[in-house]
Amino acid sequence: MAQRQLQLNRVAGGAPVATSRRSTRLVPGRTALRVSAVAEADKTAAINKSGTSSVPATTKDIENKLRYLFGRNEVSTPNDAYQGTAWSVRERLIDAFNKTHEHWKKEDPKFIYYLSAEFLMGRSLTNTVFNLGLQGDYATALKELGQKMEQVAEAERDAALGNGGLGRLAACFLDSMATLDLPGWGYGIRYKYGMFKQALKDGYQQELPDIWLTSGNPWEVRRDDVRHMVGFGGRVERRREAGGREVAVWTPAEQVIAQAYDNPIPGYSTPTTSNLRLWDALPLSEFDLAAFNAGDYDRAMLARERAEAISAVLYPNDSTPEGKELRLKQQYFFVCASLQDVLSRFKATHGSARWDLLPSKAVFQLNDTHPTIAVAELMRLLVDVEGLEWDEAWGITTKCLNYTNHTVMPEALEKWPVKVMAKMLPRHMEIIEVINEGWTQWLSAHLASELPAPEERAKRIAAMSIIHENPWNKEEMLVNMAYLAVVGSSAVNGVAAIHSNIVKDEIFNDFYKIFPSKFQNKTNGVTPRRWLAWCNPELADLITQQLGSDAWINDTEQLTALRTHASDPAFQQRWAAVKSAKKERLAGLIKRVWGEEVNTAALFDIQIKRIHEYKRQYLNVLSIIWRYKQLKRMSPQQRLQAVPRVCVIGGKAASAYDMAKRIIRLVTAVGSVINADPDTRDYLRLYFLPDYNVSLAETIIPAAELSQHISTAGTEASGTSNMKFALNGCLIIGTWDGANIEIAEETGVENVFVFGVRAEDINGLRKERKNFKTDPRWDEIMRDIEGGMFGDKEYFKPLVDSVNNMKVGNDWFLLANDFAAYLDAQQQVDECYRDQAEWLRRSIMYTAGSGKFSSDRTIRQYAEDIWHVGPCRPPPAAGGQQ
Ligand code: 26W
Repeated sequence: MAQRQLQLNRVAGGAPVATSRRSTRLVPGRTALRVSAVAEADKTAAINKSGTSSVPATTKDIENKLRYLFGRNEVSTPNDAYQGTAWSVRERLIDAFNKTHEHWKKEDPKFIYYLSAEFLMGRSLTNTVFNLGLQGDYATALKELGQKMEQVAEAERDAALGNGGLGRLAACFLDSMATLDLPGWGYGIRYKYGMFKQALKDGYQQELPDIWLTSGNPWEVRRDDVRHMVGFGGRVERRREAGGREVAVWTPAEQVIAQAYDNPIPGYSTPTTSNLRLWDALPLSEFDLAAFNAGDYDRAMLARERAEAISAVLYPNDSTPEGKELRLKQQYFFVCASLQDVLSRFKATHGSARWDLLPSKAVFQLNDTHPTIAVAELMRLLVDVEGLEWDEAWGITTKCLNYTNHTVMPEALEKWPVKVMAKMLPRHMEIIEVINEGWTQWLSAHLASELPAPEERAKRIAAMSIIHENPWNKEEMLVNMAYLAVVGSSAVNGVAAIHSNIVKDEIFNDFYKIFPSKFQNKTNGVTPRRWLAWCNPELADLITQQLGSDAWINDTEQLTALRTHASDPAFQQRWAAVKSAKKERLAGLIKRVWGEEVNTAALFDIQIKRIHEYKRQYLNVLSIIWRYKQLKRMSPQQRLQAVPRVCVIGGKAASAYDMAKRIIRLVTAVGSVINADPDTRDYLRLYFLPDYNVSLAETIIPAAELSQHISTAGTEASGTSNMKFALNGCLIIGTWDGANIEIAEETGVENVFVFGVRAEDINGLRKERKNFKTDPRWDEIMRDIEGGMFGDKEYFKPLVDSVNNMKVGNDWFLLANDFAAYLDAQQQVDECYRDQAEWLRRSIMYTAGSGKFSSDRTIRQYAEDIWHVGPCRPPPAAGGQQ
């Protein structure tokens, strides 16, 4: 399909339909368009300048797109309707994008650049149509074409360019930056294959490639006018310039082209539409004809394959670095292209003699250590390419860069072998050595008073050195990317209060003691547009009606006003009705996947997140096995008193993470036994929902009543699904960890089912090996699994062994220790659920207390405390209501 080029001026062809950008006031209940889209749409469909409804033109436009882009003369399938609608909406999006960037070009504001190896965007149609306020037109137009917006939306593939929390946070941040009119772009990689698709084969995880681009991507614009060269390998020579200045000249052995793709990011209820620029790797010459003619076909294609491999696939690990060279190549590829892109735009406006101005015009956020090579790359561009003196360049670099840490897992902190870095990026390795030289010298001077004893000082300096020995193999030297990020940045932040304290007091304590002001906390947030207003319009509508306006969508603090209605029976009744409608929808999905009807009056208990031992899905399954065994022991009469539960677990395991895969198999094995058991299947079910992704989360979260966030305290940096669940009135059972703590503080700790050891007690317990609180119920379950109650006993043995107290270091994540307290908390859940008035009061209190967890609040704090960037709102669209 011919990709249509975006000229920065308006797009020709297909007369645009003048539609109004929506305002947030006046029409209560507009968010629920999806429910009563038809009735409402007509009323809210924009009236264009000539006073006639714009729906006919929109309908025409959808049909035209289908005809001229896809050669299809009628909208017969949801996918047709999706393609027609998407390519039609695309033009409105590009209009807004153009206006915004014309304005920003004129105003030349300070820009934020969010560098991230992952952007977990999910689907775009619904979010784009709603954020642009076009739902009236398109819902009505689609109705006229015999289509329902909801079905049409499901025809879109998720843009799954991320693993989990870190990637989705980046996506929520883009929505908030645009909605807050902040001049901010995301920069990342346009992976050809995103996060693998997960299937279940005989209950085991199977990974399938995510071929998401086959039918084109209406939400991106290929920018053939934006390409940068990226080099790898080769050698560095010293040359003396005319003025006698010695310069380093890097001659890469291999070069590829970074091709830009722009993905406009529409803000909500504002004219602002910002950008996510993703890079695709292309070969310099895509076909070596000479090699071909010499019959060496492989070599003819070699350059192309090597180049395309760089942006081919997302590494599916969300905690342990693969350590593969291609991973470093990916990181340098997008960082190099992005920095060249920013510097060339700066130079175009400010010339090449005012680099001192750069920090006042550009600020970069490093999304974890993955883009940290930016510290060395910015130095290379400023010193080697632009000719600045080292110290001036260093001043500019450290002012421009900021680093966010997302995990305390030691294995997740990237360290690249010096030899790998030196081979792939010889000049950068030199620069890192010079940075480290300067850093350790500065340290030595700075620590002289505190550590007069040279050996003491040497030990501390070695512990803080960016380049250090590999503790597991003394021959090997490593580049500690987290230390490079801390030394090379102005601000370092954690993503929840407890995590930021661990960052300061543990993983970077030595650095914190020297630069206390550098360390901040920025508690995560989620966009209330996608994660409430658009994925749960029924609840959003109820809230809007209760609050009298939908201004809460952009100002979630207004949700606190719901507290006064938390015990109002009428409001509770309507609240419950919305939840049960969503439960019906999830029950429909379980039926489609597992072919079984579930009892929608049961308590819907959900744990959805990446599978990881520290997130303790294993503990959840053990509690379900105990619940099952108790039900088995009950008489049929007694069972009638039990609180029925439908338990859902979902999440992907990194493809090389064996233990996580065994946990998935245990979930499916236990599920198939208890779901088939005639004694218990009316009171307890367990389903593993495969291929958990953004779109599945948008279906599950509104239907959830209890969500589980049961990581060992001190291991989950923040969590963000906990915030999405709370926003949708779903209660939490969880540990005192990550953002669970702040959610409890905001919604009322008495409303949260908290259990488990506290973070500060863990090290002690592990040391004294007192972390094994024995419990006869625990031992019984272990015997059941070992005994083959759920089959596959050999396959589950490592799981059982990993938590039994025979060996030191076992049960590292203290499942046995927290087991009894967890069962007690689950007991409290049952008790509470019996009292629906109390349960619904709490449910409303969760939503009411979720105001803080909007990513708008998070981004405002980053903008004020780290980026020092203000809003720059373009003028409203002509005839728009803005
Ligand atoms: C190098 C392999 C790798 C890939 C991704 C290591 C680590 C990561 C991410 C940092 C893992 C991640 O997604 N962390 C999650 O980030 C969320 C957003 O801040 C937090 O809410 C989660 O608690 C944290 O686990």
